[in-house]
Amino acid sequence: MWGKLMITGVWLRALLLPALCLMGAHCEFPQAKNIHLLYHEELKLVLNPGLQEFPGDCYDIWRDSGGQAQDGVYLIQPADSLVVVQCAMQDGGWTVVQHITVNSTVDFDRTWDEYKLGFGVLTGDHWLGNEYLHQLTRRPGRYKLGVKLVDKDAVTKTGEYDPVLVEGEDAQYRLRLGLFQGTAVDALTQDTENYLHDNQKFTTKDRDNDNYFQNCAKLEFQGVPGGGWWYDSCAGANLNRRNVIYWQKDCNKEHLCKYAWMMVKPSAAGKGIRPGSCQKDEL
Ligand SMILES: [Ca+2]
Repeated sequence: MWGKLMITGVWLRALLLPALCLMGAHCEFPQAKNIHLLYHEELKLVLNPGLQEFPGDCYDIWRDSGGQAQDGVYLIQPADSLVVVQCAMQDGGWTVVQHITVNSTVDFDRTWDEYKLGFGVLTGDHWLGNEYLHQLTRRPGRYKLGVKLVDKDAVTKTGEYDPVLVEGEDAQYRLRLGLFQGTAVDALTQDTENYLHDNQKFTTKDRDNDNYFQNCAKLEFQGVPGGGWWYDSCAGANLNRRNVIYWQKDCNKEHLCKYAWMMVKPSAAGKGIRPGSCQKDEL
């Protein structure tokens, strides 16, 4: 009963506060670290402003709403600071960490600091930020990474890596992935293209951590650089190349994909992985 009342209260607030903001009333809006991912006129889109305590991720919101929460922009607090994120609620409370549309107007050829703190627009194409990917995936329990690809004929393929951990900046945001399942090919831990993305550090045009004699983020295809990614030497998958979304045989220059998303949510069960605490064969 109390639970139901609380949920109702939370959702009344979530509905009323944006409405009051729209009407020009005083609108309590805490400053999120990555508020630059929303245009000023989009601040009213935040569905849960003015709370005393914020959820740790989109999954918390989805669970506390009994699965009723709608897709949209929410404030979360995965670590010390507030972050605005896009939540994909219909698939069970995923926190979106990347979205790209082929030939996006958002430039993905960005610096280390831009990939660290995020760029683009939350309501469209964006990179949430490696620092927030790190904060989310290091939360208690363990997290999984979801990938969703939509090709030019609107055929959707999905995949999940469970668990996922993006290590901290001191480890160059190294990517650690567990077992894959899904309808897409496993393009991050299978080396069918002779490139492995699991266990790689992040590389941007101004910070070369890859295994190639040049900087993979600077290599161009039809005049467009690759953008930041967990390159090997260089890529069997790269969702940040603006003109060709690349995922081995699922998405490439012959088989064009139109959209991609990367998302994280808590894994169903099991203990987490931590930097330095695991061998690859335990993942
Ligand atoms: Ca290099």
